[in-house]
Amino acid sequence: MKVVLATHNAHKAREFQTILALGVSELEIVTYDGPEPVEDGATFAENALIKARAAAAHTGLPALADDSGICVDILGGAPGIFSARWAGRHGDDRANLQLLLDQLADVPDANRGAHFSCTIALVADGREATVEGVWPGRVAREARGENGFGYDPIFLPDGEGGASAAELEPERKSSVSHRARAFAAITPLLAALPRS
Ligand code: ITT
Repeated sequence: MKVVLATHNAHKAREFQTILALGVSELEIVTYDGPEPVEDGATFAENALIKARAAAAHTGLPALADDSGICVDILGGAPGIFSARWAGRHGDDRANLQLLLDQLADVPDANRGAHFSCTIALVADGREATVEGVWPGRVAREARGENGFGYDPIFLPDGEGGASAAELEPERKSSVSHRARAFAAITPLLAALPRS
């Protein structure tokens, strides 16, 4: 089944392809190059729906969108929906993670809890659904690793032996991440869509 993925973030698109290659589902994901809507929602779910609705309307295909970010406990869940532009410029991953490290410079290890969150929205045939995947861990004291994107170099996922998300192989990240968990939750809904 053909589904359009409403993202302009090439890293996300690659991770969706890696998740699919792990055999989770037999979708054919096509990329979306239509207009980008204004993401002015107050939650991951609202923003994911805004993006999926725009792609579904533009292409006529079932549409998936991912709105995601890092939520730091001691910052009350920030950066959250502002993760992509935490330091000001949208998509400036290095500046974003450096600002977060600076903000937590005096925070002891015990209080550095955080999680990645990913909400996937599905819009198809006038119906809408959202699911969330969460990946718990904590914020490191320094960046480590070359894989992944965004905050991966400073995120230490629980259960990975102290490795940062950017030190995990892409296949490992894509079997345990917030994105993988959200995708697993949306898979039954995709399977129930009428075949065209
Ligand atoms: P689209 O809206 O076009 O999908 P975007 O990058 O603007 O792309 P978001 O608004 O959802 O998407 O912001 C996601 C940000 O959250 C991303 O830029 C990273 O800073 C962070 N993020 C999300 N998932 C991540 C992951 O798996 N690893 C590291 N950082 C991640």
